[in-house]
Amino acid sequence: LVNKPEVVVFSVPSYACQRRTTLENQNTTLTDALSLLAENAELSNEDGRGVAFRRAAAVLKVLPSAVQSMSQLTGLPCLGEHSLRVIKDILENGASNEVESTKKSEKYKALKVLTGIFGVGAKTAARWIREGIHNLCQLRESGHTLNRAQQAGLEHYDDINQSVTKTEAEVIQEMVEKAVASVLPGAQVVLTGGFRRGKMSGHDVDFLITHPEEGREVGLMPKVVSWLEAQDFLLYQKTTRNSYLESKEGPGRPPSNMDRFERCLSIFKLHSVENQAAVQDVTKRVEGEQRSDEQTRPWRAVRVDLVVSPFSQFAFALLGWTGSKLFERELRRWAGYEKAMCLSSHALYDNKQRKYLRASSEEDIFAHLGLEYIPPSERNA
Ligand code: 8DG
Ligand code: MN
Ligand code: MN
Repeated sequence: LVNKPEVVVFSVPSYACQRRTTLENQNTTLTDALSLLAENAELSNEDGRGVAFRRAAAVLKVLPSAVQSMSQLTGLPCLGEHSLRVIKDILENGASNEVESTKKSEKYKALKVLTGIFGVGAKTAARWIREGIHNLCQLRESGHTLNRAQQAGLEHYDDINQSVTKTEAEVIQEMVEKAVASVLPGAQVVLTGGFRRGKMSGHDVDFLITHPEEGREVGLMPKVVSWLEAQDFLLYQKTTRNSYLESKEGPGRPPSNMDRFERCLSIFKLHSVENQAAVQDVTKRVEGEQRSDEQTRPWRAVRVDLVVSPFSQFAFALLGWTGSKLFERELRRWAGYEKAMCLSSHALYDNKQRKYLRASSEEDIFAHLGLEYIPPSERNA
């Protein structure tokens, strides 16, 4: 009798919104490689390829153990020829040539550096690279006129490219809660984005603000911003007003994916408790004479996104701003292809019944979509 080695064959549903993706990942080598290719595609304005790599990585994220051989992947969804080739290279040779050469390529490095500037997207970066601009030094010397966001992005480049900790997010949350309570008592502030999904760090901090009495939230953002500015808490902000009602949406005109909430993209000045102690401690200041201003100044810049939603749309906004981005995309794809519905951060429209479906919680929305409820901590696709 010959004992066959046991090969675990995995089975995974095709849409990420049907799966429970925690932050635990048994296949980080593979998913890091695929995510890098996804990022490179996105930075090169090849969104289709980017999504394909993101979907492949997301499938590997839910596998209960590390992949040992290609045969285990038989029948798994979303693993295209290209992704399978990358996985095979890594399983067989420990690394993928394509991934390693992408990492080292001048174009990828330049795209990373330039899009690291807040306010600079893939298109702008590509234009600059065509002009021979590959780094911040060359950008500064080029004499390009930068918009206000990009100027702030360049000024706070190092801070913004350093990830935000959970502790820092909590301090920012207190600042935002204080601001909101001061200008509109009874308004609610919810931490969304990656931190709501349980991540310990992020590239920014996201908040959703609402008031249980519909209409009270109107005009809230400028007041919150003024309060924050008066406290010297803001280094940059750009507020966009709500344009949902004046948009061409409404019954028969299903909502688009881009949401139209009143929002504020900002850079906060965060006085860190540790830094403050260091600055007040004269001994440390003397010892730290070699340190640059950057390290001894008592604050750091942190990217913060604020969104205001009317109470009636709150569940949709909360679901839409919790992410992950792939999870959101998959929810909308599921709604459209499987349910003939249109989901946005404002509403859910049923094309067959020709009506909007109400929801007062995220659970309601999953139920309308015929999906099992997935809590935020399991939306890390
Ligand atoms: P990170 O910051 O820790 O890196 O991760 P994240 O919190 O998941 O990413 P994010 O870029 O801050 O995005 C958080 C959520 O916000 C994500 O689900 C997508 C959503 N979001 C935007 N912009 C827009 C937008 O314009 N409309 C809608 N509906 N959602 C948006 O980031
Ligand atoms: Mn975020
Ligand atoms: Mn954000």
